[in-house]
Amino acid sequence: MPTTLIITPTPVLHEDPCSGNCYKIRLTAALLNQPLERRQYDILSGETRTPEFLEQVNANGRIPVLQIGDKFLPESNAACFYLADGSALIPQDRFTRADMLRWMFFEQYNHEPNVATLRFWLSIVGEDRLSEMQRAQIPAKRAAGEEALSLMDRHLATRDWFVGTRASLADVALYAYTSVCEEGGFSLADRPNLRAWLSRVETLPDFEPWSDAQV
Ligand SMILES: N[C@@H](CCC(=O)N[C@@H](CS)C(=O)NCC(=O)O)C(=O)O
Repeated sequence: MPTTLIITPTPVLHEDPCSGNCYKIRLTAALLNQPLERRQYDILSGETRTPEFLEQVNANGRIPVLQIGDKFLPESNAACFYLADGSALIPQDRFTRADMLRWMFFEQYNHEPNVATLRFWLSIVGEDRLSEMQRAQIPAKRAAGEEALSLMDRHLATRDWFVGTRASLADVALYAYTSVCEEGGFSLADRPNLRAWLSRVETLPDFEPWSDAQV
């Protein structure tokens, strides 16, 4: 993977390792051989909701946040874009670059709020600890997550990567939570194109798996 110039000082990733939104940024950095410092928070115990965090890191009370010097950049896909700007992970062709953004918006609107949220509720928080309101949302999130995964599988029937002819940030953004969708009760058994694409992403040079994506 051709790389951009290494960013200095080393960016700091404010993160919780259980979060796929954070993993996306670690994976982008790994593919670019960009070192990152990591500062960890426990979202379950409210560490991103303290007055200090809200004032100094992200007024929106969430990780990931990429810190570059004294500037703070929340939103995972914005942080991936910052790291990859000028690299082969962002297509040069104008339409393909916009199409990459299309899939990154799809990831945030159709995929992550359903596939990632069900994983978080069912595998991390635990079904018995969900509120009534959360429990009531499960069927709708299940249906919308299934729809997003099926759409992705159909899209990949005739192509190796989400846009263009090589891996881009669209693949990185969609890889994270798709790779653990079974933890949210989704199945890839009938989605062979998605399974093949996950394996393709995993063979990219410098690919780092979720568990030890440390650069
Ligand atoms: N759209 C944001 C989503 C950020 C987000 O929802 N972060 C979650 C973890 S994945 C979080 O910090 N939750 C803790 C909380 O809301 O208190 C992104 O892509 O970065």
